[in-house]
Amino acid sequence: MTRSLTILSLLVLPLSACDWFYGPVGTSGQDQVSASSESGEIGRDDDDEPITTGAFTTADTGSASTTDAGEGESESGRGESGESESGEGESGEYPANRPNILLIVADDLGYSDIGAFGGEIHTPNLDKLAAHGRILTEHHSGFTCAPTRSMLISGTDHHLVGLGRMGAGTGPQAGQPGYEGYLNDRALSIAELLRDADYHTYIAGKWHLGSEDHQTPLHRGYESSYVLLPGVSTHFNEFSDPPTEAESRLYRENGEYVVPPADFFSTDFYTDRLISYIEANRGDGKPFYAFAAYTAPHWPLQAPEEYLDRYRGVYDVGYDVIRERRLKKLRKLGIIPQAWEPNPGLPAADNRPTWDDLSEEERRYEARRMEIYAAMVENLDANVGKLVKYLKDVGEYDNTFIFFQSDNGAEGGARDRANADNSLENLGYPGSYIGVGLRWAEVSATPFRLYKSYSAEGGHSVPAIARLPEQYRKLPHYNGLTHLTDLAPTFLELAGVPDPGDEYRGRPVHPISGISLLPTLEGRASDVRSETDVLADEQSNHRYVIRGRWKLLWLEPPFGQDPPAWELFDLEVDRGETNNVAAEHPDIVAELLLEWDRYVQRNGVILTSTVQPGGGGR
Ligand SMILES: [Ca+2]
Repeated sequence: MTRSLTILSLLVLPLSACDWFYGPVGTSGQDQVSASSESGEIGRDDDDEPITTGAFTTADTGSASTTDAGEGESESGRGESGESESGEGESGEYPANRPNILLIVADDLGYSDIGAFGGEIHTPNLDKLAAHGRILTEHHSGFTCAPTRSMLISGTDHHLVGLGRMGAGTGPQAGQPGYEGYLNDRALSIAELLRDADYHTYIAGKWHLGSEDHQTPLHRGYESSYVLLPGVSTHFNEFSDPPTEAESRLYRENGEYVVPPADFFSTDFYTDRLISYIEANRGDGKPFYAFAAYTAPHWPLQAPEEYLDRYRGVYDVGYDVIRERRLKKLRKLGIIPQAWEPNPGLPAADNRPTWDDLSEEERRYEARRMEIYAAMVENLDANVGKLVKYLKDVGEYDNTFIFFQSDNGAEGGARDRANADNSLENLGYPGSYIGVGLRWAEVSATPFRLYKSYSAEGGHSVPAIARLPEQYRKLPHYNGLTHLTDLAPTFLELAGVPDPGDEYRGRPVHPISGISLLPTLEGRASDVRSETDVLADEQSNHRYVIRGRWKLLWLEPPFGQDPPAWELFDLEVDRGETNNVAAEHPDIVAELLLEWDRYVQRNGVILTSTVQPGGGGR
């Protein structure tokens, strides 16, 4: 596509990266084009060691005062099976030296929070990953946690596989296919496909795809798993002693309910669990697929004490100054074009004060929110560093494909809990329970409009980094359209596993709709999508359709048009969505509305909006 800056000749990979066979998808991996390098980091540069977290110990004294029973959506109904036979991959059936796959997903991390994407937060390990990999500047995820996770695992639209919305459908969506509220039995699981192809499969972190006995990661192809079942819990063990029934049903390890240890901190613990799973089978000749499904920096904002004061004073300058700094760096890094209008944020209102509207006391509290958020992100980064260091220590880093992304945009909702100890001095510690708030979420989403839950760019454009096996060189940003459903086919291609189509092990399944990123990442193709390929999504009636440079956008009140109408933006010059050009391009609007209708039809989308675009109604 025209926006792509991809140049085939810029890719360099050592041949040893291509030693393994990519399998029946027909790519040998041997036809790399050789090339000149981009400016900057060439070759190995392992000298600057990543920051690591302290070692985790599993002392389990009882603990805690405040409780959190989790607020994930209730899952109703029962999936029919969700289970498949155990793996039967024969030794020798697959080529030797297939790469490991490490998927790292942050939770509610905004587009410009990490250093590699323009943020002031100290994230040396993710920045290093970008320096050994490739930044995807236009990677689209779901609008919220559970739909995103259903697309990551199945490789297709969330309306097909049970998460058409958060939780089970109500009203006209009740009982309808695709609105089960858990991953349904027509969904493929990338973990199942890889396990059946002789991969070890591990997950630690958030699941959010079903809590019942037959809906756990164990039943979806994960050999080892430690998961938070619903969408949220506190990041420490703040359980009652003994835990309440609700508390004791928040986590499962390998299918069984478990209570985290007393010194639990989510991100540190998940990293250690994942490493222990990899370590347990290391050296048996099988590659692994590991999913670090982190729950940071999702509310409540909490971090280990050693991180809490690292950003003292940094955010005292307020929202606009931080936002301007990020914009400057985003431009300098080439992530957004120089001449490009960023979104200015929502206008001031009684419930949306600007920094100038705040008292000194209010500013101190607001700044502290972002200090804790930044602490949480830095801890997340340190855990990424710990994973990478482990892989290097055991000699697996070279042969590991790594993909990092956020699951959706920054969280802008009001998440403070009234019955918590949210005194200034307790923020970030056990007992506190706050979110980052709307204005900082806008900063996190810089340069985009709105944040998590919305179909504007701030809701679903997420930071993303891909690193090929044996890649030690930063490749030019890829600016073409990519989508989270592209990961499943990418992983299959890496593993040499054929796409199963619409049936797997005798079970009808929704086929993968994403497109493998591998040809583009390896320089065998210039783009993932053509100018005529369409991306579309809907959640809570917020909608978008993207085709090439054009984005048709529908936002529900109060953020949509008044009177209600679709908006049209030229993403090539206006990804900040500041200049609605629908009136100037009625032909494009009409074409994209047809694409929208096709999307609704194809994916069984059931809209419940009470507002309709002027005169029409769709
Ligand atoms: Ca999320």
